[in-house]
Amino acid sequence: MQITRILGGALAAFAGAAISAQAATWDMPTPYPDATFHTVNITEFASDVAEATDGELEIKVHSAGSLFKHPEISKAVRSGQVPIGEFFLSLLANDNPAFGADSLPFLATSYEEAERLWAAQKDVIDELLDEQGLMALYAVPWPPQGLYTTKEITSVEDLAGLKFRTYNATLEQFANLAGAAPTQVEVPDIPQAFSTGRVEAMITSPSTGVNSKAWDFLTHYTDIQAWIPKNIVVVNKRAFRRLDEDTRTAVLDAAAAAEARGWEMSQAETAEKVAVLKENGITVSAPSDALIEGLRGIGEEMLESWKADAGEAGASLLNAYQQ
Ligand code: PCA
Repeated sequence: MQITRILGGALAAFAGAAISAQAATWDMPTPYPDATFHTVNITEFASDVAEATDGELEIKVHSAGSLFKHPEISKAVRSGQVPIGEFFLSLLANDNPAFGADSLPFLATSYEEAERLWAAQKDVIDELLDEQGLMALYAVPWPPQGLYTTKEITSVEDLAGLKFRTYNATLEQFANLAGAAPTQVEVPDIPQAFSTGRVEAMITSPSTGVNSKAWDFLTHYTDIQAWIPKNIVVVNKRAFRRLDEDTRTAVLDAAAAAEARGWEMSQAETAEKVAVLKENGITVSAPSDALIEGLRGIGEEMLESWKADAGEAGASLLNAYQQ
C-alpha cells in the first residue's frame, strides 16, 4: 500500500515533468502592427519553431504593444515576465550608447554599411545583453529613414518649429538640433497623433509610412536615407536554458533563418513601399543639396556627442566599423 502510493506519486511526478517538457507556450510581446514586415517575419519564425519542435514550443505573438507597451518590453523579458520579445534596439541607448549606434544620422546609410555596423556592434551588444540576463536571437533593420512632412522641405531651416514625431532619444536630440519640437509617439498611435495635430512631421521608413497610411495626413516624403536602425529579438537566458537541447537548437536555427529573411524583406520593402507612397499621391523627392548638407552637419555634431558618451567601448566599435 505504502509502496504503491510512493510509486504512484513518483509516476505522477514523472508524467508531470514529461508533460511540461513536452509543451511550452511562450508569450512574445512585439511593438509593431501585424502588417509590418518585422511582425510578418516573427510570425514565420514562430511557426518555424513550432514545426521544428513538433509543437513542443509554441511562440504566441502579441503584436502592436498589446501585451506590453513598447518601452516595457525589454524590462518584461529581463525580469522573466515573458521569455521572449522584440523591440527597437536603440531604445536601450540609455543603458549604453553602443545600443544606439544604428540610429546615428549618416553613420550607416546603405544595407552594406548597416551590415558592417551590425557586425561591429554585435559583440559589444551581446556582452551588454548578457549582463542583463538576456540573449540576442536576431536583429533586422528597417529600410533607410526618410522625412515625412505636410509641406516641401528644402533646408534644415524649414524644419524649425515643426511638431516632430520621434521614436527614441537619438531622434529627439536630432529634432532639437534641427529646431523642431519633438514628441515621442509609438507606431500604432501615429495616425491619431497627426490627425489631432499633436505632430506634423516625422522621420521613419517607407514601411512605417505606408503601414500608417501617411497619405491620410501628410503630403511630402523626402528620401534622405539618413540611417538604418534595427529591431532585435531577445530571450531571457534562464527561460532559454530551461528548454531541452533540441528545442534550443530549433530556436537558434529558426532565428538565423529569420535574420537572413528579415534583411532580404527589408531591402525589398524600400523601393516597394516608396512606390506605394507615390501611388497614393504623396510627393516623393530626393533631398536638396542644402538639406543634406544641413542634416549632415547635425549628424556630425551627434556623432561627436555620442563618442563622448560611449567612451572606449564606443571608440572600438567605431574602429571596427570604419576598418
Ligand atoms: N519604423 C519604426 C522604427 C523605425 C521605422 O522605420 C518607427 O517609426 O517607430
